[in-house]
Amino acid sequence: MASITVPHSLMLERILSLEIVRVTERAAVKAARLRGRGEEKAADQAAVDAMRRELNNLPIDGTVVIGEGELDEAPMLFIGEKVGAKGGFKVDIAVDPLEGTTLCAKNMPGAIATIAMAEDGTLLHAPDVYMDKIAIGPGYPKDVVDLDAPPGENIANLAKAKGVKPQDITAMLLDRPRHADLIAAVRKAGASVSLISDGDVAGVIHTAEPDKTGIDIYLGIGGAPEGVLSAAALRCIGGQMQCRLVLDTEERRERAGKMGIKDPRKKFQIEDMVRGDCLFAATGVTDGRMLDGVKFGDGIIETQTVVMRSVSGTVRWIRAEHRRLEKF
Ligand code: VTB
Repeated sequence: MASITVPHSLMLERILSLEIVRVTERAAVKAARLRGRGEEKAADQAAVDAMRRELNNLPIDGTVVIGEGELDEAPMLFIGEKVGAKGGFKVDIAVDPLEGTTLCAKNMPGAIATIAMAEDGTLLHAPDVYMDKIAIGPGYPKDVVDLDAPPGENIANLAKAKGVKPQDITAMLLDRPRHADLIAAVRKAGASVSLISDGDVAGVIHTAEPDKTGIDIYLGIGGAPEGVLSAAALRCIGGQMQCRLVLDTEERRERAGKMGIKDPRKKFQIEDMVRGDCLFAATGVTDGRMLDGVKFGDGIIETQTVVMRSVSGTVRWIRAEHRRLEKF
């Protein structure tokens, strides 16, 4: 009989790509129980606890590099925390157990539970500051858009590369006063603007499938941790992303320096944020454009998860029916 030729590390990584689905599913269900209750912190804590419990069951020797914050501000899943059943595969982990706490608290569309995992030492250690982002989907020439180019130029170049008019391009942005000029410039260039109140991990992912989502480009300033998570997703499904940390105070530059960021003005590409193969998963908490939220039925809980693997480029959409509800 022919022997198995898949290397041990790859085999483990394949197994993990399905195991991490359990991690985001459990976090999503716990958070979803608190949907619409106006309790951001409680929902976040429930998701964090569930995610940590599940991570500790995995055959990994994991380090949280993007988490709930520094040790003194986050009791669990803090940056630097070790998770996993030890003695396993050494991995870096980026988590956002409840991306869109406000969306969950208000029961609005788009809250997700999300995680990315990669070989140790390959994920950017980003401080919890803002990050300026630009992202587009796959199939375009490299650098067709540029973080430092005027928005009008980016829209024109993207439209040209897509073979459409600027009027056929839709840009997604967080609805924030800080984006007023950017929104005006994008509209002036002829493009349409789709605003979200929160949740730019999903926002960036939308660009990967413009035919389905209607979103061609993601622009603007959001969280740096969310930036690394979305870079992991784009590394799996394809696309381009450029980002820069907003290090506008000495204190922020110092924090970034301590985390290994040498050049505070560096323009990060996907490969700088996720330097090797990675896994990414997200489960819907509330219904969204990308994922359905958790459904609580009679004796059944339903979840929907997307899980991606960069080695193969596989994207799996997993709809699960959970029946042993005592675990949830
Ligand atoms: C950003 C964005 C996130 O919160 O961090 C945003 O990346 C916070 O922005 O996806 P403000 O400080 O302007 O509110 C999210 O939308 C959700 O955590």
